[in-house]
Amino acid sequence: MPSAENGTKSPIRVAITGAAGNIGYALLWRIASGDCFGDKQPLILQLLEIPPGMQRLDGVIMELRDSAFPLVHDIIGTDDPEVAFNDADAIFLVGSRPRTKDMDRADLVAANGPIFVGQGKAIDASASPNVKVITVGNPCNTNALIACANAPTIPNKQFTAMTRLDQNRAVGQIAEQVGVPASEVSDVFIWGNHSNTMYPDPRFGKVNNKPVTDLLDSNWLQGKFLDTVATRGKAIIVARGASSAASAASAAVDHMRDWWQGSDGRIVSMALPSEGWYDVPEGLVFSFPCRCENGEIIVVEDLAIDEFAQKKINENVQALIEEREAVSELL
Ligand code: NAX
Repeated sequence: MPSAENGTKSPIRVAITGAAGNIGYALLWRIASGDCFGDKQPLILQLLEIPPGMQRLDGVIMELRDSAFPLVHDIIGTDDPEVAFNDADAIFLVGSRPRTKDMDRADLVAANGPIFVGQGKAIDASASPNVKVITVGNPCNTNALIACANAPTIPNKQFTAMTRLDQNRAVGQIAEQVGVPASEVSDVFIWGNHSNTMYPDPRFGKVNNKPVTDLLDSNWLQGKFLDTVATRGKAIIVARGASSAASAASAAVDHMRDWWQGSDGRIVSMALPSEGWYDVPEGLVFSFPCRCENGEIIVVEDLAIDEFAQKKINENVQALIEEREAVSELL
């Protein structure tokens, strides 16, 4: 972590794509206030938009300056990925084309894949060699795979995709069902793809050190709980008339904060290129149970897998293999 000799930290460079979008608008204020990298860590914000978004980005930058955040040393707005990623220590890949009513998942993969080819190349050309990348733009697992494949000089394990929103949704459901604050629920995590095949795994979860499986009925855990978490994004669109934005930004902060500052022994969900863990094919960007220490992500490798979990893991492997095949010419 960059640090000046007089004990005060030197600024880190944090790049955010799609910075004038809905998630960007919520994310920037959380990062700028110190929630992600710590309240002593100065920041240079490097914000990327496409040309039609540059006017909105100008407005966002005006508001950021008007917030007079003590940690923010500079703000750069650009439509050039190499400028945005220049020497970046952390990158949030948020910008992409959102799914519209007429698009299925295959259309979304096809529409967004090329964006992540260009951004992967730009990361390779200009980011810090130690950069930590989180991909939020959907389909985020496969977009992370594409960016990673196009950045051959950056180690694979520095590319991740976000399943923390799904984890937080799962934690929220369990907390509500038991009747406790979310802070009392731990070690609930997500396997697989950020899509409705994902598996929110409650088997190792605890509420104040009591197993979740002792507190809640297994029919609820394998039925309504699973469906509610998997379809929550759609339910929010129906209720709010817009997709999740503040909760997505909050989850992105949680993901990067734990990676940067450590997860304090807790198990958290992160999608990253598989090294064959739990027999998930090498290279697939798959969400695993992880712990973070000293800036590294460590997959928790010794958890028992029962028949139901294996079935869900297999479904996710299959879905991600199909997505990978659909973008094979971009890898
Ligand atoms: P918005 O449409 O509000 O914002 C996206 C922004 O990205 C726009 O300002 C657009 O101009 C910009 N953009 C598009 N292409 C770009 C490119 N090539 N380079 C830089 N900027 C670009 O969408 P928003 O609600 O912010 O959502 C952003 C992405 O997050 C979407 O792909 C969405 O599907 C995804 N989500 C992912 C979640 C997750 O858990 N992984 C949950 C929330 C969200 O659905």
